[in-house]
Amino acid sequence: PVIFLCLLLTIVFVWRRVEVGEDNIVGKHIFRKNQEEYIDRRGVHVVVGHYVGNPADKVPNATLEMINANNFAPEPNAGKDGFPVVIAPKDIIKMRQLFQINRFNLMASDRIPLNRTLPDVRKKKCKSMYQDYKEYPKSSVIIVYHNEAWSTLLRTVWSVINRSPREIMEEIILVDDASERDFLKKPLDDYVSTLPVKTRIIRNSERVGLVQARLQGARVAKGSVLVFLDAHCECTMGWLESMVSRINDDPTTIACPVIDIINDDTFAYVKSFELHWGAFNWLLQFRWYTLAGPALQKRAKDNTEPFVTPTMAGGLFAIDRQFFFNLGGYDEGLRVWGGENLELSFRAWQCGGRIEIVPCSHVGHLFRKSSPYSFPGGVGETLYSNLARVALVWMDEWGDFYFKFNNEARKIKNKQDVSSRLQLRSKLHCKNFKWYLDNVWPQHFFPSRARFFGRIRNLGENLCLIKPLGKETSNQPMGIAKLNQCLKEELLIEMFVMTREGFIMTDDSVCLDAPEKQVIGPMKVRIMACSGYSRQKWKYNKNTKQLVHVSNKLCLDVPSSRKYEDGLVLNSCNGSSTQKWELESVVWH
Ligand code: LR7
Ligand code: MN
Repeated sequence: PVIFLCLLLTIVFVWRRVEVGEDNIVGKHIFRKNQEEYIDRRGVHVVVGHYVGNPADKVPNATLEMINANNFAPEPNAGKDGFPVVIAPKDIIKMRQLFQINRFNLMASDRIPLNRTLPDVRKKKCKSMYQDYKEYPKSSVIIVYHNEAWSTLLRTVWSVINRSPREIMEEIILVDDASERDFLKKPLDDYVSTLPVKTRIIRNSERVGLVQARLQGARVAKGSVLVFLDAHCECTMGWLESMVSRINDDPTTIACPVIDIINDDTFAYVKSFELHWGAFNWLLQFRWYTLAGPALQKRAKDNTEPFVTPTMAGGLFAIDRQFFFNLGGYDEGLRVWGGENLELSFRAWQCGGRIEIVPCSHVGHLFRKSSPYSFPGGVGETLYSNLARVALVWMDEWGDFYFKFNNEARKIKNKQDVSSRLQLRSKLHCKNFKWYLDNVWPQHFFPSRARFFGRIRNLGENLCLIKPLGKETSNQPMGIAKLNQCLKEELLIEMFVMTREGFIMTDDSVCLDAPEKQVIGPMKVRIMACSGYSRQKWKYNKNTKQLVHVSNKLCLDVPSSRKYEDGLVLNSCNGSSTQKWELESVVWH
């Protein structure tokens, strides 16, 4: 019966799959929709692919007039139910021209009504939960923006109005961070005055950055819950009650929605994986990881239960207003963009709060591949000084680790005055970063005093293990374990951590991995997402210098072909020099 069911599911799956990919040639322009759209196994509507014009086409720069114009011209059915917008081949050049303005498909966005419908992507059970929402505290929804498009900004606003219970909506607060667009001035004032939910606009004549802008909103907010959103989001049914319910239970919880994807080309609404949680890598870049192991098993009982996350993405969350200010609001030394999500996450956890992802809350965010606006002071300078502040205030010796390997941040760290934030840390009696790593993120891949950290050198070949850069994506880093020249400089690409449990891990949560049982043919060793399973457990023998795979007792070795592109292998332990490895510690703190 199981096989039959699988077969049936496959048939249903294939049958419901509609291929809409096609190539059109219009004159000399190739228009490739290159897009596939289907209902997946979970019944969720998925759209993949992008509009690809002919790369050879000359696309003129967007004119100033185009930049300042509001060309919102809705077509009643465009983007309905979160479906993708289809652009006709004749419009492709214009589409690409408009794309430059906001780094998303403005033409598509401008065709979608502000109150478009979206699928209800929640788990069924979510729909009957939160029946007592009328008892919850009221929210002020704060949306900050710099030069946002009319259609994305107001679709965000309308999705809040249409899908939040009026009883728990205090107000919407728009904070304009010195936008230059004409249509965001008087026309927006006039429009906002007609909305059915009280909406106010705070304006800045100088660029203050997103942290200051959010603080301005928070200071005037009347609701006892603050809900922050980016200016290009779309909320779905139940998004607000499910988050506020957690804050109602425990006002020291920061609640985050599951962040779905609004495709930057087609504006399709794509449900994303519910079991992602947020952390960061050695460069302090925010990263999603997947729930696994015991945490996942615990959820099997009830997958609508909120789960903890070490950090949040930053843009979309709900927080008790009192708690937010008691915790120190935001670090006002953070400029323009970046780092504030880690800063608030560390502070929340270390100073007595917690962060959770609420699976019944789904909000779409328009993800872009690049940023459309200027960074006064320079992108690098801004981002690195923000991250330097985070490291200096919250990360203790892991801050030293960050600065050791990040020259840019190290150069500007002394320019930062973080004394008031250090005072806050001691005033709030916050725990240290070791506590955070041990308790909030026990699966982390950072070095610690109880772990080996450094190079892994093969003595036979005098080459070092490196983290493969090849076929990896941000979601699924994996590849073949390779050797390379041992570098004179200490670079992260050659740095590994070996834990007490025997996991050999490196940045972005990837681990040295090999099959558990002997197979026919070469036993290939890979670098794969860390799983915590025994196939990733190793034992280092200091005397023989062998790295032994714990479950099959074979030794890490160089392939007999000596072709390092093929990666490493496991062989029976035979004392050969290619099976000897030196674990060379590097001081990181
Ligand atoms: O100077 C500025 N002033 C602003 O008002 C720069 C930006 N902004 C506004 C901007 O218009 C937008 O509404 O701030 C908001 C965030 O800027 P985005 O949309 O350019 O940022 P992002 O979505 O690329 O970046 C993510 O990281 C940021 C780091 O500072 C913020 O935390 C964003 O809120 C955050 N977005 C999300 O978390 C959405 C989900 C992304 C993921 C994962
Ligand atoms: Mn954003």
